[in-house]
Amino acid sequence: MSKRTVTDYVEDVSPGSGALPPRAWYAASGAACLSLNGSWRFRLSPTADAEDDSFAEEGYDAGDWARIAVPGHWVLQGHGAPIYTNHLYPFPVDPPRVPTENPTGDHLRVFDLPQDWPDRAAGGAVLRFDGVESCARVWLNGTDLGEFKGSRLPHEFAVGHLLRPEGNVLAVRVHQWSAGSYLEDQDQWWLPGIFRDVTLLHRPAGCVLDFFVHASYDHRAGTGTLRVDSDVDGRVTVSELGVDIATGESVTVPVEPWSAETPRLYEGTLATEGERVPLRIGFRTVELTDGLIEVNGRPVLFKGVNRHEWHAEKGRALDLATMREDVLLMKQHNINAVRTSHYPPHPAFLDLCDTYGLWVIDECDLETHGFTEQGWRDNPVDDDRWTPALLDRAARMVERDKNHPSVVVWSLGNEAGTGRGLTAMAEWIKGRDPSRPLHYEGDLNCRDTDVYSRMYADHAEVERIGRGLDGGTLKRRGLPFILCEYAHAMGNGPGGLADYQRLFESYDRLQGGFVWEWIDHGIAHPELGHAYGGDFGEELHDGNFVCDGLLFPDREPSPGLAEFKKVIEPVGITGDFGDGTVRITNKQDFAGLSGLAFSWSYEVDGETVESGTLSVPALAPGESADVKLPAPPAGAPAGEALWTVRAALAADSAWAPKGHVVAWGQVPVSERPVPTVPATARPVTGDGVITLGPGTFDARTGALTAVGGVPVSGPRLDVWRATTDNDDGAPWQSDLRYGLVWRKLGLHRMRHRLDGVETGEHTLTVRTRVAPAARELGLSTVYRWTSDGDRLRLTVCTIPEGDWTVPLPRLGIRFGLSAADRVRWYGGGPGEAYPDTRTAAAVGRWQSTVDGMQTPYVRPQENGARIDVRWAELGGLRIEGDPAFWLTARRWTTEQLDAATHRTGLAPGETVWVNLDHGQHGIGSQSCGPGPLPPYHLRAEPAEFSFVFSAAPDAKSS
Ligand code: IPT
Repeated sequence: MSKRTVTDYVEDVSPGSGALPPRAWYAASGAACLSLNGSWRFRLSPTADAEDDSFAEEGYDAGDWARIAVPGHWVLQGHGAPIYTNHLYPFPVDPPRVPTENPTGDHLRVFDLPQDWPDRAAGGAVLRFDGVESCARVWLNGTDLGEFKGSRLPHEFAVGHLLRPEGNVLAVRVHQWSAGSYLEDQDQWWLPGIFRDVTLLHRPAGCVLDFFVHASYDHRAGTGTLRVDSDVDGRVTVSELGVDIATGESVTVPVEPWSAETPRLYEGTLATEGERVPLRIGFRTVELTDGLIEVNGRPVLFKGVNRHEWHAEKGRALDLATMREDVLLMKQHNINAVRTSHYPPHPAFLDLCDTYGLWVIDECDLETHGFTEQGWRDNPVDDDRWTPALLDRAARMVERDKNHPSVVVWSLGNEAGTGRGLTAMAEWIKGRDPSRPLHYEGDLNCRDTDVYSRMYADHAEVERIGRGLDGGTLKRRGLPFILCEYAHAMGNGPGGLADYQRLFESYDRLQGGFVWEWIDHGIAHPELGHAYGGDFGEELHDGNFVCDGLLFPDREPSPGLAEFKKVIEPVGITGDFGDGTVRITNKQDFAGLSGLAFSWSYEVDGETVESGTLSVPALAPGESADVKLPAPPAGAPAGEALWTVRAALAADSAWAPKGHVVAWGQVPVSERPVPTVPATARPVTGDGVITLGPGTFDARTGALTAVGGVPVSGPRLDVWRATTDNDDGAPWQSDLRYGLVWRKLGLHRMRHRLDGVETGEHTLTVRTRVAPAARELGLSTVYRWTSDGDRLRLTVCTIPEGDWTVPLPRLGIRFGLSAADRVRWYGGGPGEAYPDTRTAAAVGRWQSTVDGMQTPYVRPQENGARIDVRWAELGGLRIEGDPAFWLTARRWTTEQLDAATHRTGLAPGETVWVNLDHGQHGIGSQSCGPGPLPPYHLRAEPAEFSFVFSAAPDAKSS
């Protein structure tokens, strides 16, 4: 072996050399295989050529090298640091050149073959890499096998002739930056390393090479047609179907089709002379019919998420258990589709999608978004020199994943502009696999695609598209529409999901969408909890834009996921006051309701009075029925009454146990009686205090200081919330970014001027004006206190003054309690809710703790409000609302919440701060999409609202 250090390949636009052609992936056949995952020797050097390649030679002593876990990223194992950028390349844009500073990780592993490894006469072997970022050169026993790029794609090398029973030396040099990096500008952390499995596979003589399972379904005849094309002739058997055919031959038999709702798989075998490969066959046909994507003859509605591979400690090195957890969580939250943004996932993930049932848009490992900074000039996808690399990527995806029934759409990639290279990919894919439609969002005219796809279009535009009034090319006008990204789930939100879903369900052309995105890419960090962009000293970064998922980085579901689950539930359960019926709608595309058990409960003031089962007629997909509810239980107490109807799994399923609730609805019966407090007590002034019933006030300021024995720091008007990522908005949004406008107006530093403290016969009135410095606008605010001797009623009356052109963040009162832990309330719950994220809030009795009411957004911001609270008890106080209110309680002030950059920066103080809000501004998803729709704006207008305070009945226990 020569000592020269060749690194030209790093900056070469070619996909690489030496690898075998791509082929279908399968978990395992009977052939021997050896996982090379585990602890490897590792050496990091600062440039591609700092070290020569002698480490690949036999006998090299790497005894003083570090150890590293493979699969893994070295930057997450103490060598160097991760970098987060959204679309900016973290290096000068001069394709295909990359920086001289190019962290390069040499990986070394010495292995023996297992005792029973077949000898050389019995066949060959391949060495497979399932994913290496971004460019690798490979040697086995001193022989240079070649090099490759395409980080999230498999690469195999023939190595049978090089293997020895013992002491095989596998050397892999991985460069962080390469020409391939220009094609991998996805919005995520840059994480170099061998991050997926490394496997040695025996390839017996006469083994299966590549094969393509074609399993279609004829919904008219109820039959499936199976044909397996194979590079090596053999036989295909499916014993359950009595099928035994030659490869290349087709057979048509009655079958049950595969769908995401009914993921029926048939086990089969492809047997060649040397190998038996297990097949997992799902019969289904995807077609574009009358401008709609139909599967098995029925249009489908995607209730999807964009899934990046993410684990807070391991980055993109995901184990099978984590992948399964993702799939189970998706199924448990009514999600039926995944876009594998923005690269093919670990191949085992697709097996899970086949098994549990998820529609998959499989997306190629391609994004060149950073070229937008130069008006897309020199974009690799429009430069023929790069086309071989693009075609290589397309082929590696399609060949690897083509046998998965779950994969129903191919996607060329994400945010790569337009160009001849993309067209070449599209043509190749359509030629190789005409059975699946093709997706690419960046192609506005849909020249190469079969679906009109957009990201973050607002509701009004989506509705126009639904009505077919959006114009566009003739081709586009005839295509179905999806939102490949919408509802940006960054921080508190996304708002407006229910409004999108209503549109999807109203217009056939709208075939649903994919929320951006599944999980926050926070990195576990000893001091910060979860780190985001900038926390590793990056010179260029995009902050917490990388934390925009429905799951927190530790996979805890966020309120956004609870909301999404409710909005996309497979059964509609609705009803109105009065007629004693509930409308049940089967919102699925394929399945009936037989797997579900329906139940009702009759609740008064949040307490269940009686419950029972509800019999619901069989409903085909799309059908509805009005189902009669029982007569309200005799002798039910007076109060606010409602029915709650639930649909739960009737038996254990593969993804959730019996009893798991998939859908619910509430039907009101009678309205809540509002609290009345006759104003009979008289205010008494003396010794610097005024008392009124149980209330004690500062006589000079009129501020409440105690209710009964419970000290409080004076409640007063509050309009500020720690702005959410969606309040602050993204710079490219055309809508006003209210978070910035509010701050500019000074709404975060309102001053309270005292205009008078007046006692009347039965009232204490405190007049104030609440306004920020430097502005003429303000809120004239009057607090009016009355009491019946036991309870204290506060009525707040506020009138905007001046030129209010913006909504308020919130409108309510804030006060401090010296101690509070347990919180009980009757109202919306169990989780947080805001005006446009409130669908999942069920009216009932809930309890939590002050700590439990916090939602752990990675970047602290307004959170945790409980909606429609009729009454709440905390810290020894009982608070009733007229009307119902929003409740938040936290151990820090809004100002502290606003200032913190990470959760670890929030230190619990002595006081529990409670907000009782009459209104909250909507949430929207302006961190990357539209702001809240106008009905969810909290307009500055005259308002009056009341709270009744008294000692909680069980004050001692709280
Ligand atoms: C869109 C990207 O496709 C996605 O990868 C992610 O960056 C998302 O935005 C925001 O989190 S691109 C959009 C900014 C036009």
